Amino acid sequence: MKFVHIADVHLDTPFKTISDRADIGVERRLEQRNALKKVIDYIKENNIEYLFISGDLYDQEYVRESSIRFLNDLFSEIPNTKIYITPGNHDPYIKNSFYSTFLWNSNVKIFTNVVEKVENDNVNIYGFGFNNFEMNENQLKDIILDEPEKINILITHGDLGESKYNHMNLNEIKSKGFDYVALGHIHKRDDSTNIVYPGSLISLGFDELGEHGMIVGEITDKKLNKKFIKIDEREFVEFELDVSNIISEEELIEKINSINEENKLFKIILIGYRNFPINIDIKLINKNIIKIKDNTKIKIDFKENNNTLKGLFVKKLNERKNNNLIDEKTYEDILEIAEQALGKNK
Ligand SMILES: [Mn+2]
Repeated sequence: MKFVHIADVHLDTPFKTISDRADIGVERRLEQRNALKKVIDYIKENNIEYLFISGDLYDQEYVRESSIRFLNDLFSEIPNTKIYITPGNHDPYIKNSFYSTFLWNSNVKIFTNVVEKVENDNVNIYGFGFNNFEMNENQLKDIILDEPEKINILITHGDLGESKYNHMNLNEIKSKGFDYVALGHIHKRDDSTNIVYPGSLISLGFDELGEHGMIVGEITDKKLNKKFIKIDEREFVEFELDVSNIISEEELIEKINSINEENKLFKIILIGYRNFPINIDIKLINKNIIKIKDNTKIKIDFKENNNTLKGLFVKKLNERKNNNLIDEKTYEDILEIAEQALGKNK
């Protein structure tokens, strides 16, 4: 049997915090839809019999019916593929969720928090998911594979570490004897064994670096063969830029804009000692640079001196800082403005 396993699509998530740009949300949501289309195209082209979706398919808080229709239309394009969905903590099976109110295509099976076994010819599929935004108990311990000679699959969403999100014990899962365990929840891929987190289908931000996509597997004579296929055409990358030798805003903008690799979305982290106040207008920056973080420090070459204006100023300022009347950040900001106003080395 052949299968595709995806998780953590988070359809309709707002992507609000990943960028300084206002339009990135819509752009990334278009890419989410594209990613789903690619998964369905792969299934069509390769006659895949099963699609496992291990939770957080959409964000309950934001998802619109139009997006559910879009999903369901895609599902109806692969009528010969059996689709199994286990709700996660972001798309729990609650009373008014689309899982319970929407009329899904007949090839779609949505699990609840009660463990269910679905029997196919030579494959038994066990699944359960969330019925609320947290889940502290599950019925994993009650699962016994009653037909161990068949291919046995578990699909669910949850944590292998201690948490409020369907905590499961890895050794307990291992002891059951499943041929494949399709998990979701952790957005970083872990496909080192047959207990697999595929990771989020597309990256949701700069805490999800690297490639994202789906797991494609085949089980023949109880032997598993699987591989990762990249689906997300973009990759989130963090890049540190030392500004210590950059002497003007124009030069800094040129440097930032020279970091320009197609299909990558950059967060530029400015480091080192700045020679001027940094306040870059994002409109002047290339489109694939979506966030700029300023971690630079100022050069403080001010010395206390009773004979110069600058020296007296610094003396007063240091007194205020030492008496905790101003914090470190304010101190640096004031010094930087003073340096602009009073000039360097005076
Ligand atoms: Mn998730």
